[in-house]
Amino acid sequence: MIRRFVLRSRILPGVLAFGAFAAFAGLVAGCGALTTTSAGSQPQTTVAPAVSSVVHLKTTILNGNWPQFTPTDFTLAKGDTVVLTITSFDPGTSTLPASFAKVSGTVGGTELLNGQAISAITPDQGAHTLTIPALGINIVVPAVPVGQKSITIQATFKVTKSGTFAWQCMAPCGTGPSGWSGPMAEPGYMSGTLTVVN
Ligand SMILES: [Cu+2]
Repeated sequence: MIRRFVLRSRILPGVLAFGAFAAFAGLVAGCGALTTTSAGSQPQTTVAPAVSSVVHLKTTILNGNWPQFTPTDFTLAKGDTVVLTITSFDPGTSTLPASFAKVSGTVGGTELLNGQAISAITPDQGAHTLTIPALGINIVVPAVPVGQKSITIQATFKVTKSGTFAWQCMAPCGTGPSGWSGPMAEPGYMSGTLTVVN
């Protein structure tokens, strides 16, 4: 009797200790699972096709010797909703062809100009566009008004096909008699690519 009691009393603390460890491990595993779920919902994750991510892209139009979008090349995943912010410092006007003075291919057919939704600008107030012909996207950038340092455009669009899509500014903002030379003809200024991966 005494011997059995001693044996049991030796085993019991071990069982209790194991139980406590298992409960602790369960808690840790629970925390780990929660962390993984939260990381998986971040914009960089594009693995699950059912979940579309919101990707924030930014570019700036610098007003140097030549006007220049920087950067000009972007990569995103198919199905992403893109929120593109363009900050322009360029006060120079380049009259837009009428069809490119209208916003198209964005959510609601609008873009935000300094926070206000617009669907078109007056062609002679134009400065640049970010036009992706293959996706039917046209984002207009008016000239920075006198007395203002910069303007901010925000456009939201969804990309549903993969591939490499060229974009081009459609305002004749370059050099030469037609305005299509210089930065309009040199890659990395008024043109670039949108790479959409699967
Ligand atoms: Cu331009």
